[in-house]
Amino acid sequence: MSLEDDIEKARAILRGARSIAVLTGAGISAESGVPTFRGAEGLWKHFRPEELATPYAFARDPALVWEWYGWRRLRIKDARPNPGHYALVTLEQRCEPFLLITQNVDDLHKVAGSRRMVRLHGSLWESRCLGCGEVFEDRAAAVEGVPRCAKCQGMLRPNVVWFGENLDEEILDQASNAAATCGAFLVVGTSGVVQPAASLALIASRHGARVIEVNPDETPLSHACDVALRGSSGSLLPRIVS
Ligand code: BV8
Ligand code: ZN
Repeated sequence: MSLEDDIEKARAILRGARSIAVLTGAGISAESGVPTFRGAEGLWKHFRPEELATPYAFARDPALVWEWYGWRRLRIKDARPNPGHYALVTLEQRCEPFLLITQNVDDLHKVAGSRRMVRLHGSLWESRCLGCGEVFEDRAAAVEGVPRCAKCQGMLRPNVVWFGENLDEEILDQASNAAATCGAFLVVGTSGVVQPAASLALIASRHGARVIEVNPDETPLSHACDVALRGSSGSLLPRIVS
């Protein structure tokens, strides 16, 4: 099958689907200049994300973990959505029921205009108070030390889901339900390594959804896909949505 044939097959699946769910990972933001987790840029000062994005790392050295999040905010503060993000907004406007399920914490889907969306892993641009639980929009980049809550002076943490932490029950139920009931499931820019996000594609496939993967590389989810579009989401998504 040529790429053109695969695109046509993906288009037909989306056109014929009674409902659509989409799972995105860091790859959809790569063309916006946001480093992916497992790509070459996933490293910071020889640390791997799995070593710093944990409650244990934060308990041991909160200032170091905040330094990493501050560096990441600085690194992506000028990033803008790319045509892949906007293609998913178009798809959402055309389809009902529709749910975008993102693993990303860069908020680029929200900036692009996605509304029927759940964020499995939280947001890099929000902080949560360990004292009073308040969640703040927080654009501070290059963070010094450990930021304190304006309301109660408690310690703030990034409002993201760390490795070893449970996802929000309600959000995961909403995502699992969409995966189990959709007619077409689009998996974009994820290495399919992180759980329970990656399993959503298998839930969809087991419930009879047609699964489309958009990724330059093969992933552990590729075997469950009806069609795998090997290329970048910034160029492929606008072509399958048009
Ligand atoms: C949980 C927020 C229950 C933080 C993130 C052993 C011990 C302990 C835990 C586990 C274990 N084994 C499994 C687990 C569970 C663990 C897990 O999955 N670990 C992995 C590493 C094996 N999961 C958890 O802990 C989850 N919680 O399970 O709770 C529990 C409780 C206690 C103990 C056990 C279980 C919580 C997971 C959430 C982690 N938080 N982010 C932060 O950002 O700081 S996950 C992080 O990885 C990001 O959110 C990211 O989105 C996500 C997934 O990565 P990808 O998005 O796939 O990105 P990646 O770089 O990997 O791949 C990019 C892809 O894009 C590639 O395929 C590439 O080819 C492609 N690409 C590149 N360019 C393009 C492109 N595609 C299209 N176009 C392009 N241009
Ligand atoms: Zn507080």
